[in-house]
Amino acid sequence: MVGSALGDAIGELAFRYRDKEILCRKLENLRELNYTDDTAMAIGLAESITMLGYLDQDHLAERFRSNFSREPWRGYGPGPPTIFSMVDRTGMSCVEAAQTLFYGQGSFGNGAAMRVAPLGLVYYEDPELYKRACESALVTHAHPVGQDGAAVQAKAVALAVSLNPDHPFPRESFLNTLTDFAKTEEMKDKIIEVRKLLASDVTPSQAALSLGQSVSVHESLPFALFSFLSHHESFEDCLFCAILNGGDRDTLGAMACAVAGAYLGFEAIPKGWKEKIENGSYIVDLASRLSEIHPIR
Ligand code: R7I
Ligand code: MG
Repeated sequence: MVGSALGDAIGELAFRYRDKEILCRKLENLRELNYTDDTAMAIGLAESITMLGYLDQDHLAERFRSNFSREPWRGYGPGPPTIFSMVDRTGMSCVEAAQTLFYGQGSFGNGAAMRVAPLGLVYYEDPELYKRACESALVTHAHPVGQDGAAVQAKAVALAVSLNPDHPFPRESFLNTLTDFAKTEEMKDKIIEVRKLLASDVTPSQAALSLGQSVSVHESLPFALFSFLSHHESFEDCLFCAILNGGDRDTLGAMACAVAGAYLGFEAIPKGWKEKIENGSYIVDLASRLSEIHPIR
């Protein structure tokens, strides 16, 4: 949770400070690191799960809606605010409204994946993780690729949190598991491409160009995974790889650093950054409450 929030906040700063040295100087000087919609929605998901002890789609939708109405300025993509205003105007549910987006296809933006870490943390052993990730996605992202991206990111977090960082990192089985877990050709093909790029000697910027860095989930989650898999031993290096190669920097950071944080643990995240993340103690508190949940349904 903290890793993802930092990837989001520092990624957002990297739109303005694109040079690593200048960005690092800025990080030292700033008193607070402010997050965007990625973390606001991850917090909403964590709040909903911790309040009930399990995931409930209607409760989650209400939490997202009330958090958005309190802080509409967090930099949401166009989809969620459109859905929330349809709900306000017509009384339909978020799930129904989400299905009408993009001429009835639903969104394949990366919004359902960027926020899904809390689910992967709670349900990391659950054989129904895919279904639960889709339930959480459907509140705003109805397109099968939008749902699939959320499920793959949830699985990446689930795998990462169950691995021991003192043991050699099992890159092959990690990638195999994610390839098998994905259901759409779009996501499967991109995870296979991640494997090929890792085995070649391309630079991160070449990998980013090849995999994509847009706000679509199949054009951003693969490079976030590449950033983690090529820098799994260092939270900072993973973060800089994800956010310093263009594209949707805050969300690339949020997704890559959710996995890096889950794998490396809280202690591996630089202290100076952890101390500055906005609402840091609240995020830590939510994370520790998530860790106490033993899902019953
Ligand atoms: O996915 P979402 O919540 O936002 C993601 C990004 C993140 O970077 C956030 O931090 C925020 O900055 O925005 O928002 P959506 O509006 O659901 O999806 C994002 C964009 O993806 C859309 O505005 C579209 O441009 C594109 N997109 C699609 N385009 C065509 N057809 C998503 N789905 C479709 C589609 O089906
Ligand atoms: Mg954002």
